[in-house]
Amino acid sequence: MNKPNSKTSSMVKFPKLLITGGNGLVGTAIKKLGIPDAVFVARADADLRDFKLTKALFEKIKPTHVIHLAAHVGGVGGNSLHPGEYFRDNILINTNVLEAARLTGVKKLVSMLSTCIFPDPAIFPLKAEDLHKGQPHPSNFGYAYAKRMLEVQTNAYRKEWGCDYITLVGTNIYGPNDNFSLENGHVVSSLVHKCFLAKKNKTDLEVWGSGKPLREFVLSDDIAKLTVWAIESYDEAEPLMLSSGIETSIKELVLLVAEKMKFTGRVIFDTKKTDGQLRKPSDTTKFLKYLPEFKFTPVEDGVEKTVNWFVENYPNVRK
Ligand code: GFB
Repeated sequence: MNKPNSKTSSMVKFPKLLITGGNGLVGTAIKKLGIPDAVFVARADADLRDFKLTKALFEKIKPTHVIHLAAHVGGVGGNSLHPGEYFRDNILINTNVLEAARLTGVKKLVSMLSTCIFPDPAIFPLKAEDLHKGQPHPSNFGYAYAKRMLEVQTNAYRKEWGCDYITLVGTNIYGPNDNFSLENGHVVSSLVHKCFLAKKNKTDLEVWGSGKPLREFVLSDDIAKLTVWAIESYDEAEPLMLSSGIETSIKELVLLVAEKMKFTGRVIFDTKKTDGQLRKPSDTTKFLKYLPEFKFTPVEDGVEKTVNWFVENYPNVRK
């Protein structure tokens, strides 16, 4: 069985691999693997919310394999403010991509889910078979239900048409090339941006919530390797959770970001702002059966990499 590492992945060759969301957090990490002839499609190349444009894109590229990462995503802030937009856009994108793939004979397609779409409260650790057994957290129900329908559509296509389409479950993925928006970004990218500005302007670093919530932070480079491994080596109908199972509190994360940014100012926890889900730990049993030796990047190293990338590229970052 292929163990994913940068050498194997950069050697891997697909007749024609298409990556949607090609300019995003995981898409740019896959680009670094140097897969020959891979085609990266970004939002500017085709509005995947429009079926005609989506089908025309697939007919033009004729992919044999697809890594479907395109989505309207955001952190707890963006999700709380725009549940309608997040539901509508993601339902359209996912429905169109899977149908265009089926109609153009795509052999293997992998889509990305997230632990935030699971029921909350839930029995921990989160298991793939419990995905639909309860309401998602109110902070992101729009996005969560749209993504749950992606899992349903994937398995409905497998059942009716025998499509070898699979789903993977990411946790809180972070890294270079993320969306560093202060309002809509995920926590790592938003805090890196906030800490950079607090240091520059000599102001306090404002953190949302109590700092108590726990998250499983996974670096985009690790998810990139695992996604390429999965498209070659994972064929089960059940979503595969991709996590080390290691939880970090928001408070620990903030202190890490401040340390790597060399920020020595005051950190304020604004408890009027939402904590969102308190924790969402993944069940790693199946992952360890497939890849017992996979080494996830420690959050300290990943945060350092993200901070350094941000400082080197600011202001030319997505924000
Ligand atoms: O990444 P995040 O926004 O989303 O993490 P979720 C939110 C956690 O970080 C909450 C705290 O506990 C926030 O209180 N936090 C502290 C902050 N300061 C900040 C800040 O400046 N910005 C942000 N964004 N958070 C998301 C889902 O849930 O998980 C998405 O909403 C997606 O759909 C993502 O699936 C993986 O982890 O709460």
